[in-house]
Amino acid sequence: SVAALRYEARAEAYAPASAARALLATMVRKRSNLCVSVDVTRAADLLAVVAAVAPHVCLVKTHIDIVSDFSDDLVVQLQALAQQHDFLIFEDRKFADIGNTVSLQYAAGVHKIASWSHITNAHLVPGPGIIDGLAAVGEPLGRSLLLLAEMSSAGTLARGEYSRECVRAAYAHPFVCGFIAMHRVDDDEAPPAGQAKKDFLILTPGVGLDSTGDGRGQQYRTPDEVVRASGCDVIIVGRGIYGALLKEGVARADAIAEVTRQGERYRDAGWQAYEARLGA
Ligand code: 5BU
Repeated sequence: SVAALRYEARAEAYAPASAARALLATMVRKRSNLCVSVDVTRAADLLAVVAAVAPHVCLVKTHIDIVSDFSDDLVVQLQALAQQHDFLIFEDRKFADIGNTVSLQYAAGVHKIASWSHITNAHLVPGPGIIDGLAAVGEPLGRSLLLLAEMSSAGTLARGEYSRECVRAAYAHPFVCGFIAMHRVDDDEAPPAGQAKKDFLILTPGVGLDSTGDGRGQQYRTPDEVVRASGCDVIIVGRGIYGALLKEGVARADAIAEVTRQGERYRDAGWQAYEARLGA
């Protein structure tokens, strides 16, 4: 399993100009396998959270369609922060349509996701044409795609044979650099005949140190369970980091300071779990 290898040893498995390789290099440089998920609805809050945790993260995950006051300037400012603080951007778009439609959704519309998001993701429900549609837009730009092989939510239908089908599709399409999954799904499926085992990145949401769920189906595990015990590569943390900003009666400066503290805490926990995995 690639879980036994250091991140730096795995970078060469990816095309030199690909987002996946850039992500691994960033993780090594910053000693961080932490992706912050910033699910706030105001542009100013999004930028404030990102600025507060930027030194501690390798990746910033957005749901750009929840930002009520979205403008092109938000993207310009997010990109400036990415440059300044050395992180990549992952729009968690979860594409799920036919190839032709996802090409348009990825390239155009209000958000023009492909123009600024290094990594995005897709469901395999429509079949492999979705990968071709996204690759037509993203591959020339050096973008990378994750398939949603598993989800963190209770009762998810993405499991078993469906998850293994995602691994098979990933072997067939070099634009796919890995998976959203809860464990090393790529170890569950042998490579296609005549092909060597490939390196895939596993990015994992549903990570929290202080709670086990959100009452709406989300299920949390600790960084240690996710990275050391399950062999995943990147922890994705949302409310565990920016939660203070949602609390009534907390002064904004105090909330932002708490966001920084939590970012540091999850970065340390994620990296410790990775080192424990290597040492095992
Ligand atoms: P949280 O605040 O740490 O619970 O946020 C988790 C984020 O990850 C949120 O943006 C979800 O949309 C996203 N997510 C998830 O929670 N579970 C999944 O299986 C996938 C994405 Br895919």
